[in-house]
Amino acid sequence: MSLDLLATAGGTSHWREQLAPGAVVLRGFATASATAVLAEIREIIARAPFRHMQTPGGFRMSVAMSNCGDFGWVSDTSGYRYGAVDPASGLPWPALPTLFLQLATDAAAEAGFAHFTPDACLINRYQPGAKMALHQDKDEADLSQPIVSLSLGLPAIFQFGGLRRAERASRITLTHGDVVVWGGPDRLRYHGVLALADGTHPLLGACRLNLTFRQAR
Ligand code: MD6
Ligand code: FE
Repeated sequence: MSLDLLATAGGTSHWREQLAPGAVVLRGFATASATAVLAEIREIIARAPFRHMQTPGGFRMSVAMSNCGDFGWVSDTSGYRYGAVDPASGLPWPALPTLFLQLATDAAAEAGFAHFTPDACLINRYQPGAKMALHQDKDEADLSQPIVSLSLGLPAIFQFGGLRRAERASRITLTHGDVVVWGGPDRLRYHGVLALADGTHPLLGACRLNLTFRQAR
C-alpha cells in the first residue's frame, strides 16, 4: 500500500491509500464538505425518505436506502434495477446537487478517471447492526466507468474481495469524509460492509451514511 499526502486547491489535504491498481481510498477527501453534504442529504430525504428495500429473495435489507440523480437503484422481489422514478412516491428522484457532482468528478479525476459523469447516487443509511453482504456492482451499463463512494458518520469495516465470491476479502475501516474510487480492473470486485458497531458520531449520532455515485446509463 502506498501513502502520499496530497494538497488540494481548497487548502485541505488528504491521504491516498492505493488498495489495488484501480481502487484507491482518498482519506478525508470530503471532510471539509461534510456539513454541506449533510444539508443536501436532509433535503433529498425529505422528498425521498429512507426505506428498507426487499431483496429479490424476499428479505428486508438492514440498510435503509434512497437515491438522487436521474436514476435511482431499487431492489424488490422482481430484482435489481435503475429507474427514473421513486416507487414510493411515483415522482422522479431528487436532482443530483451540484456539490455532489463536483465532489464525485473531482475524486474520480484524482484517482485517474477523467470522464466520470455520474447520473445516479445511491444513499445508504446504516444504524448499529446494519450490514451489507458481499456483492458485485454490475447493474450499470458502462463498466468502464468507476464508482465513487463517500462515507459519513460512524466508521465501518469495508470488505474488499476479489473477482470471485470465494476469494478472501481484506478489511478496510472507512471513516467520516473518506472517499473510495474504484474502477478499471477492480470494478467487479466483490465487496461488503460488516455489521455497524454501536457508537455516536458528533454530526450524525448512531449512524453511518454512504453515498455511491455511478454512471448507470
Ligand atoms: C457502503 N458500498 O460502503 C456500500 N460499492 O456502504 C458499496 O457497496 C460500494 O463503497 C461499490 C463501490 C464502492 C462502494
Ligand atoms: Fe457496492
